[in-house]
Amino acid sequence: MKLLLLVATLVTLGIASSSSSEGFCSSNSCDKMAANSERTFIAVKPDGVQRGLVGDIIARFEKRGYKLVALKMMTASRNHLEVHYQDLKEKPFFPSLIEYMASGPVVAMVWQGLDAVKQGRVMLGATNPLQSAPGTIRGDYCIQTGRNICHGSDSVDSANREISHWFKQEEISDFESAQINKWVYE
Ligand code: DAT
Ligand code: MG
Repeated sequence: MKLLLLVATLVTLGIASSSSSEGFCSSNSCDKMAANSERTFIAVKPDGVQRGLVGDIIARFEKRGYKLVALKMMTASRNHLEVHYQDLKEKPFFPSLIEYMASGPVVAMVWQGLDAVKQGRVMLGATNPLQSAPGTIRGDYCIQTGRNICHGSDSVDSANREISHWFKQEEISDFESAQINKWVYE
């Protein structure tokens, strides 16, 4: 009887029925945790690095409440960039895009949080900086499409592909941020 009571209590609390690999949570809080764990790939391009804009771009994502879970500076090979931009290989600007992206170090990052992919794109602005609103990264810091200083994934699927293309699993820090959990999300 006591055992039955205990099981009933656990089920009511959503503990015994939890199937989360993250630990115990009710299905509602598991859904929230999953939504808050969306990841996007953001990179400061060679012109953004040369122009000293890395700190500002990082600060914008940090201040918004997104969590930085991976970061590295690297000069990407042409082959690496051709795979990254594989969907654009038929475009006339593809060779100059690869040359520009391979011309110096980029700062590659993974940012995590609610709606990270779509919001990352909104924060970047339009592909053509002349059409980017003031207040966006491209709208504030650049003028031409071919020097638009930063990259952001355009869908959750491309984010997943790009993150695994640029980072090994062990380079991503799946850490718990007490401040973000407590003060960014209700
Ligand atoms: P985004 O970077 O906004 O996702 P995209 O994926 O269409 O844009 O293109 C990738 C990059 O290629 C873009 O950031 C800059 C360059 N690019 C796109 N369209 C271009 C064009 N018409 N002329 C020159 N470069 C272009
Ligand atoms: Mg794109």
